[in-house]
Amino acid sequence: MAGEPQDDCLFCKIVAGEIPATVVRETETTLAFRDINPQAPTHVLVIPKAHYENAAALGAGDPGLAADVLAATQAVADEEKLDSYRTVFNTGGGAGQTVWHAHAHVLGGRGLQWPPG
Ligand code: D5M
Repeated sequence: MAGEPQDDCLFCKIVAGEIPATVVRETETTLAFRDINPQAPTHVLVIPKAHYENAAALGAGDPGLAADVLAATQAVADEEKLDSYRTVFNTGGGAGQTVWHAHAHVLGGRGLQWPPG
């Protein structure tokens, strides 16, 4: 069922405290933690605590929660003192999604090229 924790989901396990993560911010509905394989000096993942497989499913299933995630990305950027930063939702394997629990990458602390690879 949409939003319910999934037994086989890595990020649901982080939400449940079953797998450790370096948490930088937590709200009632969201969690932000450092990416295990950082691509920039700041690389934080912001996730909804509820399970949605990607940003599209999150936006369709719970728009208010999607807004919470976006607000959390800005709060992380503020806390990390990022003037410029990039928020990325990889959606689908062809776009590089490897974890099937919606997450925003917040990347900053260095110059970022456009277009991305
Ligand atoms: O992004 C998935 C991201 O999740 C990728 O950048 C690595 C990161 N990752 C994977 N396992 C962990 C743990 N255990 N802690 C923190 N970060 C993790 P995607 O857009 O799906 O490719």
